[in-house]
Amino acid sequence: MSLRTTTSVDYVEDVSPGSGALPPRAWYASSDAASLSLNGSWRFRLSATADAEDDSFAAEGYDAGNWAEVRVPGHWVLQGHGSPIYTNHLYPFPVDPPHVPTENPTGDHLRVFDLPDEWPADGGAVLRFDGVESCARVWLNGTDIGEFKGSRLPHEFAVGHLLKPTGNVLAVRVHQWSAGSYLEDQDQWWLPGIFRDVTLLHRPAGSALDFFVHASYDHVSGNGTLRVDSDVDGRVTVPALDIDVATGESVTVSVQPWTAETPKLYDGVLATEGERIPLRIGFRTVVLEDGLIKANGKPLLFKGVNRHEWHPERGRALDLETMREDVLLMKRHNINAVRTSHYPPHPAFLDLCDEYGLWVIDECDLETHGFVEQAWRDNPVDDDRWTPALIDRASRMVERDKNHPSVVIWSLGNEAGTGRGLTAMAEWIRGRDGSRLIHYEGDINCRDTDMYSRMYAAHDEVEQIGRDLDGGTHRRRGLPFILCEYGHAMGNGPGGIADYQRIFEAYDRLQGGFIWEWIDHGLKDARFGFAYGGDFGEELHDGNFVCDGLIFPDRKPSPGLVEFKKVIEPVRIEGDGSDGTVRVTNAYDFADLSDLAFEWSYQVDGKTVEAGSLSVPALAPGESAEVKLPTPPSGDGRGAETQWTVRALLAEDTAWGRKDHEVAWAQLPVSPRALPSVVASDRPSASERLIYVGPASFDVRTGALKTIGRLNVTDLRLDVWRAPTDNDEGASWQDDIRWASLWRKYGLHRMQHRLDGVELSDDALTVRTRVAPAAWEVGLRTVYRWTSDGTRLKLTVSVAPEGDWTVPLPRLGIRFGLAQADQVKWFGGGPGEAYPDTKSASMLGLWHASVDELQTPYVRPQENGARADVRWAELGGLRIEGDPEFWFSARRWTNEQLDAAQHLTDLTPTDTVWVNLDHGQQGIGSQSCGPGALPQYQLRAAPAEFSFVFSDLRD
Ligand code: IPT
Repeated sequence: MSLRTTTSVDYVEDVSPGSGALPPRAWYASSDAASLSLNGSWRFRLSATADAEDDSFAAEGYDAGNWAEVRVPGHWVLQGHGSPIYTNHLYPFPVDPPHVPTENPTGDHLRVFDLPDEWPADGGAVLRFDGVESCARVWLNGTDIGEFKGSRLPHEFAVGHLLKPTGNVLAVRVHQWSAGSYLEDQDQWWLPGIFRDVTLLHRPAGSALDFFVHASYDHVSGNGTLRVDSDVDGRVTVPALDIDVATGESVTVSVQPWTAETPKLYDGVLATEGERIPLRIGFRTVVLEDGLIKANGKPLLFKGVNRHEWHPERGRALDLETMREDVLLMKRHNINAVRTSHYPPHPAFLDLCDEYGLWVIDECDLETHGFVEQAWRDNPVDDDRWTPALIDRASRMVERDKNHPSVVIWSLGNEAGTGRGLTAMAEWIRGRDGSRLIHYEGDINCRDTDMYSRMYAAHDEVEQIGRDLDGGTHRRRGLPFILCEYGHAMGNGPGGIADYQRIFEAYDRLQGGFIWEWIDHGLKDARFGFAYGGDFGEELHDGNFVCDGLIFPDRKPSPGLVEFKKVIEPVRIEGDGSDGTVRVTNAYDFADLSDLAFEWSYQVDGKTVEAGSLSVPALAPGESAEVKLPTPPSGDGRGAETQWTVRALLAEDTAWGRKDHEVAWAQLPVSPRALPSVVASDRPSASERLIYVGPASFDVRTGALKTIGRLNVTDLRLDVWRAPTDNDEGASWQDDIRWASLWRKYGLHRMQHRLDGVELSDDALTVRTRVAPAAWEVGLRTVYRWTSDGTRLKLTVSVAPEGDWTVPLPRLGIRFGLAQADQVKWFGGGPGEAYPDTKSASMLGLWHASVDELQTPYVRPQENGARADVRWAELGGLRIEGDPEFWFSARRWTNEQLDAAQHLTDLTPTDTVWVNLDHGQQGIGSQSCGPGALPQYQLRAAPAEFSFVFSDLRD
């Protein structure tokens, strides 16, 4: 066999999808044909350019003994060879399609393998690559078998004629950059490598090649119709349905349909002469009808997320357990849909979606976002030379994934502008699979799509669309609307998702949305905890914009996920608590409530005094019932705050959750609490250095609080600053209001506290101040009034804004330092953090946590950890009661230190615990890539008065 001595690398910059590969087909695992995984340790050599080395390494007998080793599936940049690069939409190379830089990291991969003893001698074999970024050339036993592009798509090669029983040499040359990179400009890390499985599949004579399972459901008759079209004739059996038919033949029987809520799969077999293939068949029909996306006759409401594949150590090389963890976490958080942003996922993920039940928008591996910087000039999707590559991508996705009942919509790609290539893709898809709908967000007139899709549209615009008051083409106006991305979950947030949900539920045309996004793409890194863009010295990068998920990189749920779970809960529990009934509504689209058990409990001052089960009928979707609550426990004493809590729990273990897993809940207040009252009976006194009010001492000159009982208190004063969240910062491209920069401009992080007077009267110490930033006329006249009944200390803060305040305040409250605080108990909202527009999941109760546990570890440190509606809190021996309720936070660093930190590792605990008691907090919104906090959640500077009552618990 002769190898070329000079290596041509022209294919790297060729717009064609490749050569030598087999036509795309369904992805399946045969039950009897042999297969051999070639995952594992491979020899590896990195070169700086595509042509630095010739192809002699592919020859049999080549000695790679001194090469490094890498794990396949994997990315070499995460295994010590080179570094990852993060850019959102900017290409990290000059835009001159289809050319790529000479500096083109190229990884030669080598693996020698034997066939297992039982590998059949007859038949053929196929070598399958499930994902390689971005371009690969493959040799088997010295023969060049082809090259390909299309990173997150499978490519197969017929190799039977090349195999030997032992000593097979598989050589794969992978180039980081190729013409294909222009089509893969998704907002994520650039991670070259063989990052999905490599498998050798035996293909017996008479084996199935490609097949298409058509399984529809007629909701009127309750019948399912099955037809399996197969390239190779065979029989299809489904024992549970008594089906035994030839391929190509239709059969109609009574079935239970598949839905995301009721994912009924029937096990079947496709048997050809050469092999048996297990089928998991879900009967369902998806149509566009009456301007709505309907499944099995009913309109859907997507409660979805955008999911990138991510693992903090392995990047996009995901193992099955990680994929399952994603699906289970989604199901446990009431999520019913996934958009596979922005490429087809590992095929096993779709098996899990079929099995556990999730509606899937399967998105093609296509994004050319960086062309926006040149007004989309030369965009490959509007250039016929690239169309074969686009159709190749569409067909590889559709052929691979067409047998999944969970996939209901094909998406052409993301952020690729507009052009003929997209139309060609849509036409190809419709010709091949008329049973699913087509999505593409960039198609604003819906020329090629079946739904009007947008990203990050603000609430009022979505509402206008719901009311059919948007403009657009005649075609678009007849189509349903989805938000393929909304609720940008970067850092603290997203805020305002409950408000979106209310709008979605109010208008039929609005069929829900998909939060951006599922997981933070932080990379585990000893230097930083989790690394983000710029941490690897990238020339161009987009910082922590890559950390914008509902779960942290280690898959721990963030408060945003807990909030989303509550907002989209499939059971609505409503009532006012005092009339003895509760209204329960089934908000599922398909399932009745028979899987759920309901419980009531009754709390007195946050403490559960009685609980029991509540009998709720197995309501059908959309139905409601008024359910009687028991007689409330009596004798709760005067002034106690009382409420019902009603919860819907899984009645039994299910595939995705344990018995008693909480699905939905609500609290119905009965009687309000009595506000703390302190009679100002103690007469303040003064010594040479100190003033005394009840249990407290103050500096005689400044009026500053020094002690409460035996507790030292440091630096108590008004505080308006918070470490800006990513949503406060806003996105760099937004030239409308971005609060954090305005706050900094107006100096809210450097407020000066001018002392105007320290006054003693018969019953109070009054300290008058003006809190204002240098250079500006705006200020807050702030009066601290201290009184006591002898044992307890009351502070009333009055704030009067002066000047022309054009910005909201980040927060309004007081802060102070306490020594030696660790455990915190509180009666208020919990257990997790909440802000004005992220507090749906904040449950009123008695909670406790350590100061460390109160922190939310956002990958880039920022304001976090506030607890809402706090009636009282205790920490470090101090009890604080609020009038009215307050926002509580405590941390081992100041807000200024939190603000300065770039990574979690920058936060070093001090001995002092800094406590913030806030009367108000600015809402969170979603402005890191969307609308800011709605007006009703903004903290406008306005006259305010609020009080706290302090006591030393050790006295
Ligand atoms: C949109 C992208 O589709 C997505 O990939 C991600 O970048 C997201 O924004 C922000 O995190 S693009 C857009 C708002 C211009």
